[in-house]
Amino acid sequence: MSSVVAKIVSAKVIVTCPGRNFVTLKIETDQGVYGIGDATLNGRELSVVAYLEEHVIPNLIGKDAQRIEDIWQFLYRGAYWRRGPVTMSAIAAVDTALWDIKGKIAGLPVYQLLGGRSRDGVLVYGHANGSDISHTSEEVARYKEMGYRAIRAQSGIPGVKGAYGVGRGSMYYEPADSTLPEETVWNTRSYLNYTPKLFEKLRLDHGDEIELLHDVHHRLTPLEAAQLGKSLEPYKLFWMEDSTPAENQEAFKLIRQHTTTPLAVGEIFNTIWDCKDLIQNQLIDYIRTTVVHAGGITHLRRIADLASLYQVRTGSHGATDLSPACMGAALHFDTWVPNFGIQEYMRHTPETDEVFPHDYSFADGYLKIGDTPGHGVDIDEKLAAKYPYEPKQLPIARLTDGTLWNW
Ligand code: CS2
Ligand code: MG
Repeated sequence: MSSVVAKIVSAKVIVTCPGRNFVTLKIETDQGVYGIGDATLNGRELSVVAYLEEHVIPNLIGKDAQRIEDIWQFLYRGAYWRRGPVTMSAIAAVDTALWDIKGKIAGLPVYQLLGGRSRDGVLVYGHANGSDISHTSEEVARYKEMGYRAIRAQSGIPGVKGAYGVGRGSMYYEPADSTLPEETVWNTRSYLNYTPKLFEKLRLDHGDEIELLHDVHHRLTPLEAAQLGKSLEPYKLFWMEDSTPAENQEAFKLIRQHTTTPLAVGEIFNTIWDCKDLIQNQLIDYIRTTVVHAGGITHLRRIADLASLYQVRTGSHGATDLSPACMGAALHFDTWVPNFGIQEYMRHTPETDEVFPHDYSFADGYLKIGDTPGHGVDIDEKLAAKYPYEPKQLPIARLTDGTLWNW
């Protein structure tokens, strides 16, 4: 088998809904080697399908799958129109599939291609959420029993309908679960009063060793975020995530001036340009960009390298809407990246795990990857075909007076 050129002979998009929607790109080469990449964009899946099928795939046929960087540049620069979640998810899917192919041709797992192991296992955090403080504390206990060393805690607020991060199930929290967006209510005052009490109780019940995280999900203004960060300082959070929307990167200066609570941001960023100022001005501690939404391993590596200059560490998004193909690629990245911080790990349902056979597994608070060549995740196409696409959207949030707010 020649390891120099592997001509792309076909590429197709597979859409499946084993409990939730996933979009997967499968690229095949003339040597019979194939690779897969995740292209899922929650609630906007079919836009990425169209972008891939109509604009990307016709350009891939005949290209050398080994030229990952050149294909990345071709898809990014060559389109003239740059950035954006649809474009970057499509590029990510191609990039992930090409790293998978390169690994298979080389007979090596992707982390070896990147430079080899920097750690034995990838520290992950799970999601504990409850209807109120004591229920959330019980959930934290349950996650500790499962072996987690880092736990994200979110709590419902009595009297406020549909607080962020509180799912119906406790293992497979799924926010996009209605055809039209579910309406939730947001009350900043109640949230700012309640959240410090939640973490006070969690430290009392669970001690100081366990790492605790919290996601504000873009709900606060910069000043309110500063107030929350300050009020959470006694409870030593691992991070406070997405405390204010970050289109305006400057906003984080204000938060930073007022609190030493570590700041994480970036799950909805698509490129290095979305986080450049945040990183260079040392306004954040963790960058949450991930494989599928930030242009694949090739681009994520560029972001992590910039971040490493400023002691900013990685903390990739890993919610259930990112498929196992994204998780597998992310874990290879995490196993290599020198400035690793943590990896989010929301478990997929058994149906999803069956559609995407994979060689990563959880033990003792860590996810570990196997040595399968490529990224170690496959797709069972026959099984995938049994779960047709179901249109679903994320919820929206309104203030108590009805004003549309950030969900
Ligand atoms: C969340 C996500 O995991 C997280 O940190 O912010 O669950 C997010 O709401 C979803 O990925 C949106 O699709
Ligand atoms: Mg988040």
